[in-house]
Amino acid sequence: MLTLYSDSHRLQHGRSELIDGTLKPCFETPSRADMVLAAVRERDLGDVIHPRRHGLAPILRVHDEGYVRFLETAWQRWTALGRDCDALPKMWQIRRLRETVPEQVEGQLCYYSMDCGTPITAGTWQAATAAADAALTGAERLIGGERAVFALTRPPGHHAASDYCGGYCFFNNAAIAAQALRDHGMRRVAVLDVDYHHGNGTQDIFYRRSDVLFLSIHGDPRTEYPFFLGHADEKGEDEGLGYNFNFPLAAGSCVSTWFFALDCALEQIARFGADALVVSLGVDTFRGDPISRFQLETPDFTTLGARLAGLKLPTLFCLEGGYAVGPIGDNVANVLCGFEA
Ligand code: SP5
Ligand code: ZN
Repeated sequence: MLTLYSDSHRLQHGRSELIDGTLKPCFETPSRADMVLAAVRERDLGDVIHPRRHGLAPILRVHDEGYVRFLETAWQRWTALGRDCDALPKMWQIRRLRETVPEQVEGQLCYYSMDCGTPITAGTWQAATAAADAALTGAERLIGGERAVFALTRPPGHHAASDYCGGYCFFNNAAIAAQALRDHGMRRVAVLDVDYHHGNGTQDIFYRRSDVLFLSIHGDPRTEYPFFLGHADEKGEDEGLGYNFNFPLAAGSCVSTWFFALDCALEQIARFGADALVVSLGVDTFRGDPISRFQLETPDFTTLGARLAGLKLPTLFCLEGGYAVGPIGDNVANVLCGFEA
């Protein structure tokens, strides 16, 4: 399987996130991608190639122009205020506050952020565009006839909606790729999100559409981040009604419960008649993950890959979460090798 990787991910290196009431070192670190790349090489998965640049047009198919321009200019405008620390928001446009885009960077940071865990740094723009390019190059390869491709995307993407960042995500790599697949001839695309956290951004982007099926297996938002989306009764709206499936599982759920939900999701994908599959591949479902509460063990990821291969669809994997840095490489490589076996 081909891997798409760019060193530019290193340019996203946030210092801290707000967690349990204190600023802690970011869980989403460059070392995550280094470990995944090392495992891909060690396991001889296949060629590792550099993504091709696609420019902003395919990103703007999914993201709001005001948001994209904000991300592009935020760091420069933030440092112009005399600051030399990462940019983090300090409030949110919550109920009954006006939905007006503020004029300056400080207010815009609040307007365009979902949480206080997603710092904008000097290299955020470059890293996020390179990740989108990896996903887009992957989509291009699928269109070209490749069976499966791994986009080693960092920063991740599935919490980012059309017009906000959050959950360590800036551009929704998987959604951008799914849209590119649609734009280049794939009639029906399924996006399956197996990250521990609900893919709120991806759900939101495709919620009113029937050409992109979205399914997510995740920690129940009644107790787990991102809390405000990912409930079982969210089934899509308008045209999209019946094309959104959430499988929220109680924190602490066992491996067999997780695989039962996976089987239900796979059945829906088969029934939908997808032409291509995009997998939002988070491995924070691992038992040892420091911020999540499922119980998958390293060999279970091989089983996951094998089950996905059973769909027999052109498949693009986009990396999402996974914060147990030591085992992240083996966990991701197991999915990819399990798929190819
Ligand atoms: C891509 C992705 O996986 N993003 C996840 C973002 C989660 N951010 C908030 C996590 C809060 C977890 N709280 C657990 C505290 C453990 N002491
Ligand atoms: Zn996650």
